[in-house]
Amino acid sequence: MYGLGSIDYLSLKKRVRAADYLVVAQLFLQSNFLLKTPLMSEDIKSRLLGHWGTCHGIDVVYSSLRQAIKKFEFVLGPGHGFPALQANLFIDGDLEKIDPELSRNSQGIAKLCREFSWPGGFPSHASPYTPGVICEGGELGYALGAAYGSALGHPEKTIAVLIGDGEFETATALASMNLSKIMSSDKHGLVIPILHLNGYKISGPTISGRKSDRELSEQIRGFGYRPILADENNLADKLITFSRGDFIIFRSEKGEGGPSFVKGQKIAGNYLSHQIPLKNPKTDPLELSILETWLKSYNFSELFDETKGFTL
Ligand SMILES: Cc1ncc(C[n+]2csc(CCOP(=O)(O)OP(=O)(O)O)c2C)c(N)n1
Repeated sequence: MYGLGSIDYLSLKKRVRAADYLVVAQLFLQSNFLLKTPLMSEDIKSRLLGHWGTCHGIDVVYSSLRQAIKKFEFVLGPGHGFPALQANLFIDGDLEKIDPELSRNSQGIAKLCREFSWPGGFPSHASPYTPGVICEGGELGYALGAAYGSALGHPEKTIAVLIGDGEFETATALASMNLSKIMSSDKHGLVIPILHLNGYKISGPTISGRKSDRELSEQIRGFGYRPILADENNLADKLITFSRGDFIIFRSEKGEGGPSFVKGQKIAGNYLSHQIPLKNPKTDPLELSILETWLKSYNFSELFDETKGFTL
């Protein structure tokens, strides 16, 4: 049994809201990061390049791990979810340890957002410049193998690994499932595999997303694991009771918290949320107002104070 004790889901959800807000701000904003004035066209980046759909789920997983596990390494399979990883590292103060300009204040938020996916700034994907990253995730498939590699001969380690359900269709990810057989001894670190079942990849549904819970669980069981079904309301508890050989299937809605429909097209809960769900908020007043409503929905001023910092 690993974990700290009972989970405070209220504070967990606040942290997820803060991280989600920072993701959206990184993707879209070049100024007015705290929304002190109405959002204007000039606040929007001139080039939008990043991925939204996977980020809320990553924020839930990372925040749940922070509540449930004392010390862990984190391997992110879908490296395009970088803004979520970056937001969580920022909130925890891991970024300010390597760059004082990324301190947890309004200037730090400005740098985090302005320089995301920007020439000379941060890349759009996880990279070796990011503290703790051992798997870049631009080419999908290597997360589980990287996690087991890091655990090899390190019984003191706990390594959580998030595998995308699109990534789970790669030969590499599926072959890595066999590693549980040779990594089951406590001479090695504990690997916590988490399949991110958000149902969609770039341009359509995933195969795992179209399976029943039973069919998917049988597949996982066939590799020698015990499948554990989870969602955002119980993931942290499942992590507390996690034991070697468990495999978490974490269901989330792709793009949750973002726009549901834009111009008649279903965005959240669909592959259309995978990248940037609003194409022209700089030039389209309707999209600008959808973005402002989206940002305001997180009520970030309740979670971050310019003098006190995060109040999570
Ligand atoms: C080996 C490989 N094939 C294809 C791609 C192109 N690609 C980038 S993101 C993506 C979808 C990923 O879906 P998933 O793993 O489910 O991640 P999430 O839905 O969480 O974004 C694909 C196919 C890639 N990066 N690597």
